[in-house]
Formats: sequence, structure tokens, C-alpha cells
Amino acid sequence: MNLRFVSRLLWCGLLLMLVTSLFGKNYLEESDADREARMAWWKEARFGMFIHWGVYAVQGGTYKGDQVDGIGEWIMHRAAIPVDEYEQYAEMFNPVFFDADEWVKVAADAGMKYIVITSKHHDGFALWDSKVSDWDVMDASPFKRDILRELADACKKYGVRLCFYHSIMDWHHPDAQAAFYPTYNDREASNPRFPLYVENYMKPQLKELLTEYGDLGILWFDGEWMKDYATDMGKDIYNYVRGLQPDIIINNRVDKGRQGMQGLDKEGDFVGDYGTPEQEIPDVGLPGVDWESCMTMNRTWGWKSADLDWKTDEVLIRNLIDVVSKGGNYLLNVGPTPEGVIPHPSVERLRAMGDWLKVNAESIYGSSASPFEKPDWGRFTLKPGALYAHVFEWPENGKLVLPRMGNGTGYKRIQILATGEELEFGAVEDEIMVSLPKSAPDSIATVLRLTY
Ligand code: FHN
Repeated sequence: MNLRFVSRLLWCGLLLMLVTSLFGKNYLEESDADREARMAWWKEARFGMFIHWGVYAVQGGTYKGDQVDGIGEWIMHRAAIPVDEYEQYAEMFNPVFFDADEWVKVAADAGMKYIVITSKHHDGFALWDSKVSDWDVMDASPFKRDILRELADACKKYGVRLCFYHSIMDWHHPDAQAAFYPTYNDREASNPRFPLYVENYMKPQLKELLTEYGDLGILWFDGEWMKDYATDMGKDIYNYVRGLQPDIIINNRVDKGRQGMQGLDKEGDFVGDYGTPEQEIPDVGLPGVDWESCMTMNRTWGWKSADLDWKTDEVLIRNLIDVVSKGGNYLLNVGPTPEGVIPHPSVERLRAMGDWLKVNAESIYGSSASPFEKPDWGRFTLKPGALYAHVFEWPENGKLVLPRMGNGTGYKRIQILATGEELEFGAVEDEIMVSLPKSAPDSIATVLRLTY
């Protein structure tokens, strides 16, 4: 290949880069194939860990000796704590037992394929060494370790995708909602300097997160409901983030389309790669819509010492199955203590979920929504060539009615997934009847693999 040709090739490449950088690629004009490729790992993963951690863990739901109602990470707003007073709690944030390796191993052992941690929640406190702010763990706390850096290293070790939650709303920055003390969450209040906060603070912090911690799986935005945050900002931020990491996935809270806690976008031109139901699971699947239900294990996202209302292993495992049976992902939260420890009740439940997934993973990872309505006795998930029946309520008569899959009986064989035990089945009128062992191998959810 002669030198002239190579130099022309280089110039063309440089020109293309220049044009793209000048005019900025519009990542909203993405082909379906490219989007599918970008979403593939996320659809395979199905199960992730949410981590809400920050200065609010120090208070643990109490303020001046009194329990404060509501979710722990909102204490600055609910107790109407002035910014300068709240900063004193950062001086007490010294999680000496924090061990990123241990946290990521808990997630990996539970079968969680990605971790979404609050890089910055509404209180504005950054869990990394931000160069655009001293309101961070390095400068405002005695801990002085880059928590996100340590988590990034541990995630790489265990093959767990690292993702960052980032709050658009900011109760600490004077150009954002700090201006509205004592009601930091006044949805009607407007700060004319908010665009300056977005351009001169939020974007530079996002750039740090997107260029200094390796490839991220998801940028999980939140706090988009403020009046000052407009949909054109959402589209700009979407392109800005994808411009820094083109393959990243961004939830729908980057824009203004989310319909409250049900989490899916209302009609209109809104951006975001998936919907975000919160503390709830859609009643039915949503064909062609990607979504992820985020939930707590007790009632709070951030640590509250008095919140002992823990969901059972059964509820959590069945929630995971229910979500996947409708084509969604399950993002399950832990709220570590001010000492840097994942609460033991959370670890116990995650261990139980990991044990269940160790024998039933095939019916969850990479599965898609059931083609059938949910049966009274459990849920279905689907893969090419196999339908999975998750039996919650074991029939007393040992007979389970299944829908016909295609013509004939539709199924080549039916087995108990965990053991491979073959089950007898046959067509009875328009249904398939399968004979089950007298007692359920797994009382929470026994999975049958129906090969078709
Ligand atoms: O206000 C936040 C809340 O603190 C928590 O982070 C949840 C988790 O998705 N999101 C917001 C409430 O919708």
C-alpha cells in the first residue's frame, strides 16, 4: 500500500472525527440492530444490585434523637437540615469496614450481574474524588478513599458490570435546589441559575465518572422531576453521556417522560433506553418495551437502623421470577451502614437468592417474557426451544395443567430443571397435563423445563 494512499486515509479519518466532534453525533438516531447489540448484556443479565450509600447513612434515619419518617436518603429534606449543618455529617462519614471486594462478591454470589451505586444522590455528596467539587468523600470526610475506584476494581475482578446512579436534583449546589431551603424538593420552585449548574457542574462531574472509571454498564439518572430540568436538557445529556461512552445504557429518568413510580414513559418524544418502575412490578408484560423494576428489601433505599421490615426470601425470589416472566430486569437494593457494611438481613436474603439461582439460572438469565398469561400457580419464562414453568403453588393432586405450545402436545420433554428428572405428560382435550412428584422439590419455586 503506497504512502500517499495511507496519508489520504488518515486525513479522511481525521476529517470524519472532526466533523463528528464539531456537530456531535446524535445517538438518538440509532438503528434497531445497534440498539439491540448495546442492550444485549442487560437483557441477558436480568438481575442487578442497587446500592444507596452516602452521608445520610451516618444519621440512619434519626435527627437530633428523633426518628424521621420516610426513606433514609431523604433525611436532609425531611428534617429540613440546612446545608452547612448537613456538611457536619460528612465529617462523621468514616466507613472503616468498607470492603469493595466483599460487597461485589456478595452481589456476584447472589447471581447479580450488575451493580448500580449512587455516585451522587440528591444531597450532592460525591462518592469519588471529584475535581469540580470539595463536597466529596476525599475532601469533606475523614475517609478519604475513592469508593467508586475501589468498586470499579472489584467489579472487574468478579466480572460484574459497574453502573452509576446520578441525581440530577442537587440539594447542596447553590445553583440547583440548595437555593430552596428548607424545602429542597419544591417541584414548582425555579432557580434561574440551574442551567449553569447543568453545564458547569453536572456535566463536568459526569465526564469524570465516564472517563475515569472504565467502561460503565448504565448511567442511572434520577431526580429529573424538578421544574428547572427540561426535556431538551435530557436529550442533550443523553447525547453527552453516549458521546463519552457510546455503548453505555441510560435509563428513562435522563428525560421527563417517566410517569411517576410506574416508571414507564408517557406518550411523547422522550429519551432513555428503558423504563424504571419503582417499588412495583407491572401487572403484565410490555412487549417491545425494556424496563427494570427497582425495589428495596425493607422500606428504605438508604440505611435506616429502625427499618426492620425485611421482605422474605420467598417474596424476593418470586419477585425476580415475576419480573423476568414479564420481560423485565430486577434491580434489588442494599443500603450499607455508616460503617461500610451491607446489613446482615440483606446478605442473608441475597445468599438465599443465589442458592436458588445456582440451580435455576437457566430459566432467568437471557429469558424473555412469557407468551402466555400468568397461571394462578406461578409464572412462565421463555427461551428459544424451552418454556420454563415456575411453580409457586404445588398442586395437591400432583397434576399441573399447561398451555399447549403449538400443535400436537407441543412439548418434546418435560423435566424438573434442578434435577433433570423426566416427567410424564399428555394432552387432555385442549390442554397438557403433567404429573408431578408428590411434594415440591423447592417450596418457593420449582422450575420445570418444557422443551418444544
Ligand atoms: O428520590 C429517589 C429515592 O431517594 C431513590 O433513589 C429512588 C430509587 O429509584 N429514586 C427516587 C424516588 O423515585
